[in-house]
Parts: sequence; structure tokens; C-alpha cells
Amino acid sequence: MKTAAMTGAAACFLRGNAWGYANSPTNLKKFVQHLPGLGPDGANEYGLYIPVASPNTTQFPGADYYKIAVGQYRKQMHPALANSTRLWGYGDATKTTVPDFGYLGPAIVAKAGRPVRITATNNLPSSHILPVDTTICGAERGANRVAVHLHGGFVPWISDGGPRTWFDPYGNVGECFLNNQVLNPGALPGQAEYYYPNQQSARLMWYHDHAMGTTRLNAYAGIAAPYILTDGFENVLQSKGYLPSREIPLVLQDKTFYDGRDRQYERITGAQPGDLWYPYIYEPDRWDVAPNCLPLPVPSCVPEAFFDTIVVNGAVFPYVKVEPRMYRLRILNGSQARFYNLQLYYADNKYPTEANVNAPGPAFLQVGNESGFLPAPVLLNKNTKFSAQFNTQGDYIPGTLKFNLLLAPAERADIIIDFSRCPSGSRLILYNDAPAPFPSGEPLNDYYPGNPDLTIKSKPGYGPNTRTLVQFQVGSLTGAPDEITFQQVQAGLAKMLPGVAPARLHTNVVRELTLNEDSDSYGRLIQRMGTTQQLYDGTYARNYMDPATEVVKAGSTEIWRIFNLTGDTHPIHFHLVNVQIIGRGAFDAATPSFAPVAPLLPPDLNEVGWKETVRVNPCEFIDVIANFALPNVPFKVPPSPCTGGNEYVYHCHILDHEEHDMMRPLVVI
Ligand SMILES: [Cu+2]
Repeated sequence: MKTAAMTGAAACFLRGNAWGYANSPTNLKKFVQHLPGLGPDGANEYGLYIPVASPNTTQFPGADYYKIAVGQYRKQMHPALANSTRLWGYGDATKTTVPDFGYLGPAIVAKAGRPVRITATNNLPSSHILPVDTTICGAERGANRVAVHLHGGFVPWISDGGPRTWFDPYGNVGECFLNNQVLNPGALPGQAEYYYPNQQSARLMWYHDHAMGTTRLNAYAGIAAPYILTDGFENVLQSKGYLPSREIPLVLQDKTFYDGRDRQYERITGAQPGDLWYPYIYEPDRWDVAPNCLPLPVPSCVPEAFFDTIVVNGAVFPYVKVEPRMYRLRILNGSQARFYNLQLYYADNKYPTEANVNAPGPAFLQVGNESGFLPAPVLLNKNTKFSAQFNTQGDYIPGTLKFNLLLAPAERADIIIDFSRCPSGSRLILYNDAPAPFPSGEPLNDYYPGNPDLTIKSKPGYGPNTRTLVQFQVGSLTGAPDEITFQQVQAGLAKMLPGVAPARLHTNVVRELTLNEDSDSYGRLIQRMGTTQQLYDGTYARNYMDPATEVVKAGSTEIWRIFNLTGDTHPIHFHLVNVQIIGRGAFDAATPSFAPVAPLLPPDLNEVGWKETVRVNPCEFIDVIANFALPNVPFKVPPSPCTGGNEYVYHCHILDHEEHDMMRPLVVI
């Protein structure tokens, strides 16, 4: 978004004259390939699937051990792309010398209470497949550094894969890298050891890259994979039929594929048509530039990156064949910056590739989020279209958001859909109408036929499109129908799930924090975190590398109040801890004055209980409570040489924000 970018002031919503990022070829037909599933059995008609890692269970008795390589490979993500797409990613090398690479692979399936150990080997080539901006702190130290972060994991800090614990193929490491000192002193250059205790309940996590200065690029290039933790309680729910045995993972991402018209991009990245494209020019028409600054570099980071094509489980615009019965969908928003407001509609009669937004499909029963099962199932059945209210200055009016199932980057949803009443032969579209950026929106980032912005030339049946995510094709039943009904599942889960939220301890707010937008030394918009303490330059914002201010005693419980002084909603992700949302409130963001101006609103029903990524809306603050306990591990964990404690981070999961520089250390002592 283009904003006023005044220090400390609430942003306003000016629209620039920028053009769309509709660089993807326009011949990508929608819903011509099946959704890739897990393992070779889940391969689609073009051979795409998400590999599943196969553990060595004898090397470390009582633990699952994996060897994971990080490397470059190619996959054809849509049959009409001119070439296969260059990707970076993880490959399972536990039992083979040639790593098995596949987009979003390898998924790791772990059991609660049984540790996972990983030796990761960095085999990346020296040049990145995306444009690297070396003015971003850390990026000057090489384009092929990686750090494996288990997102959602309750792990010792030396295995957290934080930004300053990167390692490259040559033996260079980040200044806090102690991965191997305890776990594998004999590790070779280019290797790093990780230990995950899995002292957590069942949930969908993911492991992805977190290297300082290139996290956004590495994740977009493909260095990300699911981590599925199971436990006995989940098994009981499954055995009672309350969780359908037919399970569909959906990892939602937006991408742009290079169409061959940007020679400068080719020169910088060596890309061919069909490769991934990432914005690399800071366009003054699109974003504010502060005066009297250093000249804008090329390549440059951008404030936030939205793309024009939906990729699900590594396939462009897939369809899924379903039977008229219940399915469990496990959804992860793995996008850089795009939010999704998920709704399910029957397809249009004339254009079965498009949604008829007046013909709602079956309800969603949400049973889990990124922290595992909810205290109670939540029925989302109204297919609520996105809406929000803005005042005459264009500022969001707190408390006015409306949506169905909203997923910000890194948020997850575990939902049950009952297709049993959908006629055989019918088509349904998983549909999204969340604005980008959220919640103010810029039509240039919203790709669909009929967009009033004439630079968007989407036609029915083809990309670019960011509204039609997946087409469900309902076939006929094979085998017996479900033994229990959707209503029985709902009632059964309502009885089995704990029913009440874990207690929210009403103590005093311990820390007041701020989300800020100002400009860097190149005049570019920069998103940063800070406290409510005003600094010498009049801002509240600090850089990631500034000394830690969030230093917490191990085992303590704290309430954090986070004020948003910017125009965007930020999904704030906590390493180490899960939090409970106490509520959201309005404050005077323009002055600013850090005090509630109205009573707090409670969290949404599907935010009750534990969360690990929380949305902080513009002109609002959020109160969250967390207990800062550390995991038990069978070895001594040395303190970080950078901060002297157990060093984690918390940050915005809009990846361009995180990188520049909306991230701060979280140190537990
Ligand atoms: Cu952000």
C-alpha cells in the first residue's frame, strides 16, 4: 500500500498509479490438474505430489532421525508453462544419496512425545533464483544461507532456526549459530543439527527457511514443508468418526510466473519463462519515497509482495475430486503477504471455472487452528463476504471487519466439509475475496474477470486470478457412505473437545509494544516493531539488530499489548510460545495515545484458546497472554552469544515486513 508514512502517525490510504503485477502468462488454464497429495500415491496426472520423509528410527533410539538436503531442482507446476520452474527446497536424503525433491516436500509426520532429529545439509548453488537486495541486513553475507525454522514448534532455541543461526554450504555461519556444538560436534561444513522434542498436542506446523535478509525469497522459492504432529486424542476422534478419514491438505500460495518480457529480471536472476518472478524494483509511483535519501537500489526489497496466480500444494489452480461425503481439510496460508477470506460456492452454470457467489456450498466446521484443536468446533456457514468500514480519511474503523474464514499468512485452519448433499457431477469453488493489502485493498492486487481496473485482464477459465483457489468436482460414492452425519460429528466434537478456553489469567499488561511504519535510509517504506517508548528520532520503532527489549524470565506469564500504528493488519507470529487473545481494542492512533478508547472486543470464536499467529488490525491494539516456559531437553542448552539468553524472535509474518524489519528478539532467561 501507499501510505503517508509519517513517523508514528496512523497511515492513510492513498492510491498510487502503479500497474499490476500480472506478469504471469495468460494461457494458464484453471483446474486442469488434480491437487497434489501426500506421497507418491497422491501424485496427480502430471506427477506432482508432496513427498513424505521416511525416518531412520534406529540411529537415535526413541527418536525419528532425518537427513534433509536443501537444494535446487525443477518442477512443471502447470502443463502450459513454457518451462519447468526452478525451485529451491528441502529433499529427503535419510535413506538415499540423491535427495528426493518435490515442492513442499518432504512432509514430516511426527508423534507427540517422540523427538525428531534432523541433520540439514545446505547444497544450494551460490546464486539465488530470485533477485537479492544486498541492502537488507544479512543479505550481504551470501545468497545461499539457510536456517531451518520449525514454525509452531516448542523447541530449544539452538534448534529454532532463528535468523542469526543461518549456515551456508561452505561452513560460514550466523553469529548465534550453536546448532552443532551440543548435538553434533562432528558436523561437516554446510551441515546443521536440529532437535524437536514434540512436547505438544496434535497440530499442523511447517518448517521453513528463516535466514536473515533472504527469508522472504527463500520461502517463496520453495524452502517450506508441512510438519504434521499427531497424538492419542486425535486418534480417538478419528476412531469415533468425528474426524473424517479422508484428509486433504491445502497449502495456499500466490505466485507470479515469469512470462519472458522482463530482460532486466533475466539478467539479474538468469530466469527463463516459467520461472518464479518476484518484484525487485521499488516503484515510486506505487510506494512513498522519503526525500533526501540514498538512491534506490536495484534489486530492491518492496514493502509487500502480492502475486497473480494461485498455487495449491505446488500445482497452479488445481481441482480435487471428492465423493459425496465428509472431508477434513487442513489449510495453511503459506503466502508472502496475501490474506484469504475463504468461502465455498457452487460454480457458475455458464463458467464452471468461476464461482456463483449467490449459490453457497456446504458449511465449514472449523475444529482447529495453528495451535491444534479448538476448545469447541465453530460452524462457519454464512459464506460472509469481506467487508470493513473506513472513515472519511480512509482509516479503518476498529471492530468493523466481516469475513467467513479469514487466514492471514501463517495462519492455519482444520475444517470439516460435508459434500454428501452436493449432487454428483456438481462443481464447487473455494473462493477468496480478501483485499490485498488487508484490509484497505488495492484493486491492482485482486485478479478476477471483471475487475474494474483495466490493467487486469483476467478472463474466465484462465489465470491470472486470485479469487478462485480450488475447484471441487463431486463424483459418486465408492464404497459405503459415512457412518455418521455431519450433525453427529458436530455434536460429538462439541462433547469431546475441552469446551472452555484455557483460563485467561487477568494480570496487568506487562509490556506495551508498537507496530510502526516509517522509512529507511533509501527512503523506502519500512515496517518495524518497538515499544511505546518514544526514541530520540521521534519514532517508537527499533530494528531487529537493536538490543533486545523483550527479555522474559523463564516460566513467567505476561500480557503483551501490541498497538498497530500502521494502515495494514499484521499477523504477528511468536516463536516458542502460543498465546491466548484476551481481546482487541481501539486507541487514538493519530496522536498517538496508548490507551483504550472503548471496551475490548473478545476474540472470534475460532481464535478462542491458543494461537501462534495473531492478527493486529490498524488503529487497534491486541492483548495476548503467554507463559514463557522452555521445553525439556536431554542436554544443556548454552545461551546465545548474541543476547546471553534463550534467543527466539517474534515478528510479522508478512514476509516482506519481517525482513524489513518488523521482527524483534524474544529472549528468555
Ligand atoms: Cu506486517
